[in-house]
Amino acid sequence: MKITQVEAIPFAIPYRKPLRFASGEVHVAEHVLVRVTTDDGVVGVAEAPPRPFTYGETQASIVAVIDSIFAPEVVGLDVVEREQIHARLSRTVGNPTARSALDMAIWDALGQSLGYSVTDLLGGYTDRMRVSHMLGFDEPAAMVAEAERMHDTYGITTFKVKVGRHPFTLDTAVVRALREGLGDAVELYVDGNRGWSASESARAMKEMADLGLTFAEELCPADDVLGRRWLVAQLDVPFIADESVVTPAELTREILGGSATAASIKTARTGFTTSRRVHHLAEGLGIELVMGNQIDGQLGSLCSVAFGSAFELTSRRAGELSNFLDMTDDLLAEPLEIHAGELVARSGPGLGALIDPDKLAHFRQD
Ligand code: MUC
Ligand code: MG
Repeated sequence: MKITQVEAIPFAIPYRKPLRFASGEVHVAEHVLVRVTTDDGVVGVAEAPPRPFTYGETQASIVAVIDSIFAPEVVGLDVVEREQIHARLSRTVGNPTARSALDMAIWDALGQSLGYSVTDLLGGYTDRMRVSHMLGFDEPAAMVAEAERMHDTYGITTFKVKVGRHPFTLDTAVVRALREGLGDAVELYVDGNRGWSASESARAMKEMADLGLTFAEELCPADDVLGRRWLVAQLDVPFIADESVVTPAELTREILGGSATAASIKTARTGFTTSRRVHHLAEGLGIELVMGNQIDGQLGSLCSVAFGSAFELTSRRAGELSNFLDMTDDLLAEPLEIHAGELVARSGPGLGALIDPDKLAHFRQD
C-alpha cells in the first residue's frame, strides 16, 4: 500500500450563476483534482478548491506546492502511516486546501485498500447528514425564490444566508423576507465573511432578534480582537468561527479568548486528519460544530459528508453540502443526489468516488 505517484490536475467547470459573499465571488470552479496511486493498484482522489481571498492559494499555487513539495514528501510512504504523512505535510505552512486534498486522497486509497468506507474508518456514527443550503447575495425576492426551490425540489429546510453588505439593512431585509416567506419551520443562520465591523454586526443582530436565527458566523474579523469579544459576549446565539480557525490551535485561541462559541469544519481546508483533531478538540471544549462548505464540487461535498456522518457531533447539525447544485457539470461518474433534505455518504470502499474519464479530459486545464 505504498504511494507510488501523486498527480495534481487543474480543471475548470463554470457555475450556472455566480455565488457572491462579503469576501469575494466565484463564477467558475477552478479546482485541482488530486490523485494518489499506490503499488497495489489503488487510486485515491480528492479535490482542492482555491480560495485566494480566504487562504491565499490559487489553482497554480496548489499544483506547484503539490508537485514540488508535497508529492516528494509522501511518495514511498505506506497509506497507513497517516501521522508520518501528516507530520511531513505540516512542515510547510499555509497551503491548507492543497495539503487537505492530498490527505483526503490518501484516506480514499487507504479505505479502498482495506475495503472500508472512509466514514467507517473515521468513526462510522451514521451514513448521512441533513443538508443546509448556502444562499449568496441577491435581491430578497430572488433569495426567497432560490430557498423555496431548494425546499420544494430537495426537501432542504436549513439555510445559511450570506450577509456582510453595506448598509447592513440590505441583508437584514433578506433574512426577514426569508423568515416571512418560508415560515418558522425552517432554520436560518447568517455568515458575514468578516464584512461588518463589530458594532455593525451588533446592530444588525439586534434588528434580526425576532427572526429566530440559529447561529451567526464570522460577522466581523477575528483580528478586531476586543471588538469581536465584545460582540460575541452580547449574542444569544452561538457565534461560529470559520475562516479564523484553520488550525486546532487557532480554534483553541478563539474559543478561550471569547471570540467565538462554535466552529465550522471544512474538510477542504483541514482534510480528514486535521478535521478529526478539530472535532476531538471541539468535543473537549464543549462547543457546537457545523460542517461548512468551501464552495466544493461534488467530490469535495462527498468528502464533507463522509467526515460529517462519521461523528455524532458533526452529524447533529445540517451540513453545508449543496452548492455543487449550482455547477453546470462535475467530474463524478455517479452524481450526488440530495433526497428529502439529506445527503448519504457512500458505502465505499474509500470515498466511493469514480471520476468520469471523459469529463476529466473535457474539463482539465493542463
Ligand atoms: C463560507 O462559509 O464562508 C464562502 C467563502 C469561503 O471561503 O467559503 C465560503 C463559505
Ligand atoms: Mg463561513
